[in-house]
Amino acid sequence: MRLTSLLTTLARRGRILLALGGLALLTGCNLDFWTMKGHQSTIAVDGPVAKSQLNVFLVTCWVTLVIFIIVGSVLAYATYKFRARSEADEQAVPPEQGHGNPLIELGLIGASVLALVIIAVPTLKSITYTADVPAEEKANAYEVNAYGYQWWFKFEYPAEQIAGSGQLVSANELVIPAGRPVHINLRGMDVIHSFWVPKLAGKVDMIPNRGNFLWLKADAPGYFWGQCAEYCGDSHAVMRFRVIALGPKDFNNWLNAQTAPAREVAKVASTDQPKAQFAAYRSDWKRNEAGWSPQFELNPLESWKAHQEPDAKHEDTALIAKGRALFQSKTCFSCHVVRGHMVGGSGAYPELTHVGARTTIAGGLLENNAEQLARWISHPDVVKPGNKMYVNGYLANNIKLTPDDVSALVAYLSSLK
Ligand code: HEC
Ligand SMILES: [Cu+2]
Repeated sequence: MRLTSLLTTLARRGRILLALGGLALLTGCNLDFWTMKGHQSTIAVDGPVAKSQLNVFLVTCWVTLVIFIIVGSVLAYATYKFRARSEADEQAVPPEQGHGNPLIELGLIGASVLALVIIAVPTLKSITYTADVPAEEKANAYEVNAYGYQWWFKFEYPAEQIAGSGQLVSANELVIPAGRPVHINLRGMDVIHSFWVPKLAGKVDMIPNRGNFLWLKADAPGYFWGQCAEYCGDSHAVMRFRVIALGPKDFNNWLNAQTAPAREVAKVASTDQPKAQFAAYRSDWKRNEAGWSPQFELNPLESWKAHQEPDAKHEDTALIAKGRALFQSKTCFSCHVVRGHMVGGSGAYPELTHVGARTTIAGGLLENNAEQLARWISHPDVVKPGNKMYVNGYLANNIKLTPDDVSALVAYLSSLK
């Protein structure tokens, strides 16, 4: 008797273990899934805004858990206690039905109100706190403007004015000072998008002709993943961006580098320059397939910092010069600004003056390395279906690039630190 019950318990446990194992297999044994610490986690958060919002979530979870346990136990108790024990019980006429018990009913109404009050107090507190930068921190807040375009983000830094060309503009990577509140004005430029950095703050819509805003703060330097969170057309799912929070010194260095015009690389006649080698375009890339090297993920902030330094030793100056000429002759400059190199471009397309100093391209879908840049420039339509670079540029201007053209353009763009 003992043995059989032991065996059934083991079999039951075994089934649970098997189910858990199956779930682990399904999630690819992904540790991030189990610890909930992934790039876009709303549980492992940073900064006071996301923490306040997480707190509201947890309070609601605990209150509902208590309700679940009480209701569940009463239900289980009643089911067990009043179950039919015999054939006669099954046939029995139900007892006389009462209208209920006023004391219990009033008690339950009171308990529900209490539960709602417990949830409402922190919720209202959090709503007012996260609505705008607190008054005592207003003076210290840093201001940026963020614009959503199909399918990339533009960032403006109104505090950084550049003589002759207005404020500093960048794309797809928002660099902010760590430890300072950041006030972000949000606009949609074509359809409705939504600005969301899960680890730093909840999402807020970017709506054409309507000024929305949010604030967030990163407590320490870090690298954060962002995502458009409002369906906005073909490539919505891969409309991403990054937020890089830097300490005061790094942030200042970055501002100085960004406000400078595009980097000039003199054409050197020397023959002992090592020639840049670029991987050929792989035809097995899939649509919307993210392009990342595993090393990048290990320490993205360090990878970002490494991107800031020009790699003058390995640059092929002749190839860069060719790429610069192609950037003009192939009409790339008609959309993209490269400040200081050529006159052209419009604010409605990603600014490329310092594109080499960014870790990602194409709305955060691809890592900014030679292979992925070549992939993007060769076939923007395959990487991101429907994107405007292909439709309004490659198709409308009949842009055709040979593999050599692509290599030269990649060398040029990578030199723009
Ligand atoms: C019609 C305007 C247009 C033309 C012409 C054009 N582009 Fe683009 N480009 C775009 C748009 C729009 C994007 C953003 C696409 C997206 O991510 O959805 C983009 C993105 C890029 C990016 C990635 C920037 C980033 O930060 O994500 C690079 C690099 C780039 N283009 C290079 C080029 C090159 C090289 C040419 C010329 C061969 C070119 N573009 C021609 C509109 C244009
Ligand atoms: Cu969007």
